[in-house]
Amino acid sequence: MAKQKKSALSEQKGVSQSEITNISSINQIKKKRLKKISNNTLVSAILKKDITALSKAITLIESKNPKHSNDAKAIIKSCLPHANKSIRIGITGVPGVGKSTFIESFGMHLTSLGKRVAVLAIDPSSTITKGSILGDKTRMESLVKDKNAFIRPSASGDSLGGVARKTRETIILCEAAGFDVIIIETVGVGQSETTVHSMVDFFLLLKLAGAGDELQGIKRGIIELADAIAINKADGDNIKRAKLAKVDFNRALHLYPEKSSNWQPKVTLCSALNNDGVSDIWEIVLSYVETTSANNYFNKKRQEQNKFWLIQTIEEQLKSDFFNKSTIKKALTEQLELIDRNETTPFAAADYLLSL
Ligand SMILES: Nc1nc2c(ncn2[C@@H]2O[C@H](COP(=O)(O)OP(=O)(O)OP(=O)(O)O)[C@@H](O)[C@H]2O)c(=O)[nH]1
Ligand SMILES: [Mg+2]
Repeated sequence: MAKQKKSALSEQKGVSQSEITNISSINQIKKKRLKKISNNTLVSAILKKDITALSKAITLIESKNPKHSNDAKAIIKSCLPHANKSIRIGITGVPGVGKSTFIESFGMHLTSLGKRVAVLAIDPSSTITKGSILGDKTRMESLVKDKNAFIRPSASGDSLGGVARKTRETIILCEAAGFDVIIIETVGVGQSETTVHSMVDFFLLLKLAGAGDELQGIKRGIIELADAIAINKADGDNIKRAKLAKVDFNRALHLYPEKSSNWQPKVTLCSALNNDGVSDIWEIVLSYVETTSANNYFNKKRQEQNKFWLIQTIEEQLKSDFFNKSTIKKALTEQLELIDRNETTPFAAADYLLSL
């Protein structure tokens, strides 16, 4: 018979848990946690600028639970009449250009002017890793503590479209909560810039002097989207190069046809780290708002964006409904195999799948 192994750790006889916890108070706490805050309560708290209520409502928007999304829809609907009043600014630039540092300086400048600022983010990497740019908060140390600022890391999701929709809805809630400026940050990769561009009034591109970054931007057409280009890190030894880059960008911008906004995009230098030139960028934003409000482009653009998002949302929904059907999943696998064996064409396969 095998010798039974004895643990090296000596075992004690089980000790029953002592009754130091008060069962009735535990139950009370549980009940309180379960008690659902009504949608109306949340909405009226949001309208009173209650940040906790705002965060709760955003969590409902981000939830995958269908019950939550019904609540979210109701809350958004009630908030809508109180939305639309902020200036929405999109900020993009390659990793390391200084977006977070800039938003910290810019945000602090705005709160010093008595503005309330919300910072949201669209982070395409979070759609893959399900992470968020929470870590960025460390670069926004003062802004995080400012009671007039609200920083919300990006929602995660399965697609950029899904994340974008959640951000669009979050903008409405932030506006209802009385934020004057909404900043939406995205890292300059993939389709995220065009997505952010389609939800903001003003699009700011952060750039670095040298490092071939200028050319890359020109090639990718992001410059065409920009209402202002700020060459960041224009400090120390970098100032001379930054000034040269400014000339280059100005020249590049003049190659593009005039925008229907009648706005000539501006190029400016800044040092987010030293808080230099940051207030000038706010002046540029104000001047943009003045010009485009006067010629009604500002409102027209928002209306166009709403129409764009209507179509976009339908497309997203139709696509996900289609691909999530179990019959389609099965038939798609079969059709893909037929394509592999050259026994059908992609078009015949698509016709067949769409007819199911
Ligand atoms: N010299 C100098 N350094 C800066 C400036 N702005 C940011 N930096 C530095 O550049 C580095 C990157 O800055 P971040 O603000 O994290 O850049 P980011 O664009 O948010 O980067 P990702 O979040 O990775 O996309 C940090 O070490 C900053 O301290 C600036 O104006 N001048
Ligand atoms: Mg960052």
